[in-house]
This record gives sequence, structure tokens and C-alpha cells, in this order.
Amino acid sequence: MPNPWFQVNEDASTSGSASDTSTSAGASEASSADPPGSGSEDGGSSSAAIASSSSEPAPGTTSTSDPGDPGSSGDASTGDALCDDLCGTPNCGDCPSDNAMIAFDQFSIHAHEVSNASYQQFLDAHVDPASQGLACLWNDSFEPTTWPVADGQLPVVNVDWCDARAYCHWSGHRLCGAILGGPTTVAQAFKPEFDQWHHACTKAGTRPFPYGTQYDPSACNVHDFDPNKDALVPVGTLSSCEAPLPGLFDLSGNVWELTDTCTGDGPDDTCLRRGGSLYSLEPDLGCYIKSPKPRKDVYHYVGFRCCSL
Ligand SMILES: [Ca+2]
Ligand SMILES: [Ca+2]
Repeated sequence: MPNPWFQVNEDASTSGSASDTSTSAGASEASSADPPGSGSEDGGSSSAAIASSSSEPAPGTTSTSDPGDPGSSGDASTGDALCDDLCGTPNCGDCPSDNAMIAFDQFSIHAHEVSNASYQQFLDAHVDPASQGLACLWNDSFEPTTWPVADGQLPVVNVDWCDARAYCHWSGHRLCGAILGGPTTVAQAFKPEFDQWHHACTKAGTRPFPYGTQYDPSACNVHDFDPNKDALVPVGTLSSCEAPLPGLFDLSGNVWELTDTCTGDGPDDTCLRRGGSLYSLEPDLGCYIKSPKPRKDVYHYVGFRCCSL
């Protein structure tokens, strides 16, 4: 069965990567739009705004709190045929039901980050990795690098960008990108009229933090929330971080969220993650922080949510 979403995405990615000048111009433009003080918390170089926070653990490190159990992942009893369609269709499993879509102007966005329990449903559907399209042909497994994880209500982490995109497609949505469809360029990603995630986080461009105009260290699950303990919180439960709309959680903090804004099609080309994490300090926690990371990278503090088509 054809997967038009791949075709649309590849077309758009190609056109985006072909315009390198506009991409780099957009990068500096977006950077200049960052709030004063954006950058690494140690006040480092001019590239700080696009560097990962130095407060975070090293890339690729995995959580030690959830030792993997290689014997229990996967389910051969349901793996006779690979799924090449959406959840809710034959052989593709049931659709996750724990994450509402919050309507916002012309689109809708997941209420919260995708949970481990929902991601397990995706893995159980055995989506065919060969259906991913050119940018993700290298991605031969959707399983997080640490899996399974005991707490199903925590946000899924240790997934790469291709895993996130495949989940969103399977669930009938897409990785958050352009309001009018497809990906956004880096420049568009910080303009509320273009970008779904940014439109939601900024409440249509009216604020730099989802909860308001000023950083609030006690609102969301960030390092300052409890400096003595950096720990993920279950998705959609931190009422002080329910913003900017009722039912919309953790656009700042908990886990960074991968989005459909990339600079090329290769595994080492970068894609934007948004909103900071449980480890982040103020400069990384606003809607405007720009943090590109290689498409193939996984982190134990990076996850995603999906948006409407
Ligand atoms: Ca993968
Ligand atoms: Ca988040």
C-alpha cells in the first residue's frame, strides 16, 4: 500500500535541503529571535543557542534506572505480517487512546508527550521499517535503545527522529511541522504562522514560554523545579505546566520534543528538538530555543508528540 506521507515528506525535505542559503539565513534569523540571554547557561560562545545544554548528560547515554530485558521485547505471536498502514486497520493494532488531540486554530496537537505505554502499542503493531522512505532507510528498528521501560506513563525517550516520525504516521497523525502540511524550514519553525509546535507553545506568537512572558522555575519539570532531583514526570500530570491551553502539558521541560524541521535527508543531518528537558536551565526552556541534533541521535531526555495532518 502506498504511503503518501513519505512522498510528501521526502519532496519537502529535498526542496528544503536544496536551499542551503535560505536554511542558514533562517538559522541566524531564528537565532536573533531568541529571547535575551538565550544560550548555554554558562554564557558561552555565540553558538550557544544551538548547542545542547552543558547541564545535560552526554549524547547517547541511556538511563540506568530501567535495565533492558532483551528477552521480553517484541511479540512474535503477533508478528506474522508487518503492518504497512495506520493503527486501527487490520494487522496494525489498536490506536493509542491516552493522548487527546487539543484543537488550536487550524490544527491540533497532542495533549502531552507520547508515553511508553502508547509506544509499546506501536512496537506491538510491527510496522514495516522498509515503509519509512529515503530519509530513514538506515533505521532498521523502532525500539528505543533502552527498552522495555517499566513505567508506561513516563514519556518515551531514547528514540531517534525516524522512530518518532513513524509512530506519528502509524497513529494517524504526523510529527509536528508546518500548519499547512509537511515540514517547516528552520526559519519557519520559529514563526507561529508557519509552525504547529511553535504556534502552540507561544500561544500564536503572544508569549515566549507556554505559561507566560516570564520564565517560571516552578511551573514545569525542569532542573529548577526541584534542583535536588532531575526525574521525568508522567505525561499530562503536572498541572502547573498545563499551558497555554487547558489540557496541553509540558511544552516546556520534561523531555525535548523532536519536530519535522530538518536540514537534510541524511542520518547525520540535523532536526530540531523543542522546549528543553528536565535537565534544562532557563535559556533552553523557552519556545524559541533552537537545538538541532543529528537525525539518528537518541537521548534519554528527548521524546516527541504528534500533530494533526
Ligand atoms: Ca530507531
Ligand atoms: Ca516537553
